[in-house]
Amino acid sequence: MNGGVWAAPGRVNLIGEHTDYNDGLVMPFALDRTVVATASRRRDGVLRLSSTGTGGRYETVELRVAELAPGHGPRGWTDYPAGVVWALREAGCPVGGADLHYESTLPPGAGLSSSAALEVVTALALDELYGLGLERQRLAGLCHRAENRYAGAPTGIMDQTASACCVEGHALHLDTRDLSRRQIPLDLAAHGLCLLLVDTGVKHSHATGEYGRRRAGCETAARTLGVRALRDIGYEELPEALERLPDPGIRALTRHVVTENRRVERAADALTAGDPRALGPLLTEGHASLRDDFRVSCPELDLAVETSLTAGALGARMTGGGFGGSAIVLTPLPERASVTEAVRRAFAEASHGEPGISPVQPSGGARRLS
Ligand code: GAF
Repeated sequence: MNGGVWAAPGRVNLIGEHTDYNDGLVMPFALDRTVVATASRRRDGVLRLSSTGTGGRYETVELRVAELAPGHGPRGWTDYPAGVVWALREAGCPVGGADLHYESTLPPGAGLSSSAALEVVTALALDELYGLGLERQRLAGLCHRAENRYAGAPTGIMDQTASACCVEGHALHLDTRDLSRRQIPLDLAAHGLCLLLVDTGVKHSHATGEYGRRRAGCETAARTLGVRALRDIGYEELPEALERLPDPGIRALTRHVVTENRRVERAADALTAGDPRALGPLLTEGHASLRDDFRVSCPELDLAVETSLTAGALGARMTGGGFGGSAIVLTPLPERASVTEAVRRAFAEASHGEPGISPVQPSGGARRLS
């Protein structure tokens, strides 16, 4: 095949935050906002990457496929697609040159995994252009390798798997240890509910130190406790595990991961039992844990959560890695307008920038458009 157009979505993580690099449980769903790639093969070994960037500015970068290596070349958004080509070739996939032009409806730095969408759309396009026949989870795994090794962001596997494997109308229950997946129907409107996404406008990046420090802290905890990963500490074992951790910061990280895994299980049970209202308190507890124990929230996220709850939401929490980005709010449909208005007003009164607030639906994973 010589060319085509592909799309890969960003994700909202319903629950299960900072658990994926601890071999834990996550439950994201795909957004209807995507990165679209128009791609074709080239015979000259050149990778030509272009995008219409912010302000409509056209950016283009040309790289030689054979020379791609982590730590070389320009640093920036092109690391993600270039890293995918590097990871595919390193895994023995016969990938050569390509022209790839990207357009995106996903805001970068909003905690909606625009980088994973960029990686997955690149991998899917190259998979079809070069007839690689990659299975979706394998494709996600190679994108994850590109992000860790080439782009230098020490993230987990959740975002790439969500972009590659989500199914419309469902949340994806993913066990990041054995990579088993379960699609759980998520029809909030049928229960008179809606999920609002609040983009605080505060930009974040996972290639910077704070995310890596949290990850290193979790690894220290696992080593001290003599387990492979914090996933191995069950909820009932938590009090005893905490007693064996002398450092209060490491104790708090551990408490978050262990309780968050349990919240994912309880959320999956609630949805499977047809009781999505029961998600509300789990979301709010998860936010408190991310704010107080994992310490990855920020004033704008806390304000969005607290204001929505006061205005009648059933539950709310930050979503994604934190340090900015977006929150999700579960609200009864009749309360949607008043919750939206309350959050806008609170942001204006606190002199924060205007938040982007919109309802979100579970949408389809990466696909070919034409
Ligand atoms: C970011 C990372 F990319 C994910 O792997 C995950 O760790 C998330 O933060 C936090 O749950 O999106």
